Amino acid sequence: MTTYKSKDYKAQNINNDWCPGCGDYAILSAIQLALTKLQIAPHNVAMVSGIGCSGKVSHYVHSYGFHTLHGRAVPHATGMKLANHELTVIAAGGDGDGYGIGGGHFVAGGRRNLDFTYIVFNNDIYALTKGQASPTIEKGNKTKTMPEAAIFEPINPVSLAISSGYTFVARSYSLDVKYTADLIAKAIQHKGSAIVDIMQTCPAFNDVHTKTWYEGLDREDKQPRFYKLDEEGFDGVVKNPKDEQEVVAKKMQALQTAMSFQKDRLPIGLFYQNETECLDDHLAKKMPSLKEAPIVKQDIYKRDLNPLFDELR
Ligand SMILES: Cc1ncc(C[n+]2csc(CCOP(=O)(O)OP(=O)(O)O)c2C)c(N)n1
Ligand SMILES: [Mg+2]
Repeated sequence: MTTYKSKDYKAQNINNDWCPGCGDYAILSAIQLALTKLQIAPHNVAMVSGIGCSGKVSHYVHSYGFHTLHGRAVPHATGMKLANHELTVIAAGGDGDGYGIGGGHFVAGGRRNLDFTYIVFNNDIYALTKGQASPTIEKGNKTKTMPEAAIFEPINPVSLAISSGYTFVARSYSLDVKYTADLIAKAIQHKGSAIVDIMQTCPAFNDVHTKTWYEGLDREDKQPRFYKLDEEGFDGVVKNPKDEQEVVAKKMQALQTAMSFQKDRLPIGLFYQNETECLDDHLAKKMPSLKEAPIVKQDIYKRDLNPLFDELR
């Protein structure tokens, strides 16, 4: 049996043009570490990304890859998974890509509970276009290329994801590669829509939320500005998905934790997980032929499609 090493998930002969010191490198390493941990063969992985610095990630992972349009990683991931449910589908992109222009797709991706993983490189800005405010920038923050401080309230990725129906919702900090890799691995293993929002440092344009700021190196007590939920006894996992009261209670707990954070205490870790029926299970019931093989492996020209259509009626 082949054992895959981290280097097996690194694309060869591709020039990486991220800036030196970019937090994106750490997230790329975390994705590769997670795949190594799970030992998923590169040819069984499909990475799809949007537009932005983060959007280049699909070029750098050795797997199937698709660099799509701005904000459209989720609909492409949906198509990939429906056509070939045997693939591990990972969508990736920036905060502008996912929560701005792709906001509607983000919501639809959650409510369908399709079995895919969405990794958001969240740096509060549109980095590729030189640092304009994104939907996650805090009101009052002004990065070096913004003429004025942000005037709008930020969206909250965790509460938005939970309200949209994602059944695995986690947050991490880019430069903690091991912690991020563990969360990504759990997200991939989760059957259903999974999102990992990653607070990402951008040394070129975000001079407010820097490594120094996140890690509290500017503080007298040198304490990081984030804390790990699991280290404080937080448990976001639904034990009985059929128990509606438990599901609501876990969602409320996650929402409250996501909404009540203070600037100096940002929670990271697994906020919510509910392994319930996902779209793949639902379709397999409707179309038993999918159990034999995914759509891409079926010879639809030779096949009588009427029973399939009957199943869908
Ligand atoms: C339809 C469309 N609108 C605008 C742009 C210009 N554009 C390119 S990248 C980008 C924002 C990227 O920001 P984000 O998604 O946060 O990714 P980052 O670069 O920060 O990783 C924009 C607005 C585009 N390429 N396509
Ligand atoms: Mg961004």
